[in-house]
Amino acid sequence: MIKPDAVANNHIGPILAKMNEAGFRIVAMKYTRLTPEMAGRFYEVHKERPFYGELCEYMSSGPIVAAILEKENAVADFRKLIGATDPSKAEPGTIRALFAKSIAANAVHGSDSDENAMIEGSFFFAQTERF
Ligand code: 3AN
Repeated sequence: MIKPDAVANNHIGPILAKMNEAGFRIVAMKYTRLTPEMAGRFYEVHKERPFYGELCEYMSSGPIVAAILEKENAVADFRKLIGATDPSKAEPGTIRALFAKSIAANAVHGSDSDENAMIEGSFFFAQTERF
């Protein structure tokens, strides 16, 4: 997902370019906005974390770009490409180092496992929307 901060700051294009340059193929893509209820469901695994309310409010504060990306070793390579959750700790050149504002508004979301990638892909896309 490209998060509301990155969308609002006109970073969709440069972020997609980074993904393409790193060898990811776009399987599905959508420009949409989460309701607070949808954000709550998407981030259900973080329900007990102290920042859950803030996270759901933030993720529903504006439009996002959702995508399914495909590549060998996609989960690990994508996490390398986006950098650490806290942009001040992200490696130079990573998407979060370049485009993120803060730990909450950190430009992009990436799935943390193949299993979650399947669940998160199904959250946004029907089979007929995947190519
Ligand atoms: P990542 O997105 O790098 O997998 P997670 O899974 O630890 O990071 O956190 C999920 C999301 O929750 C992050 N993308 C970030 O937006 C938000 N988040 C994580 N830690 C904090 C925090 N301390 N304060 C506010 N938001 C946070």
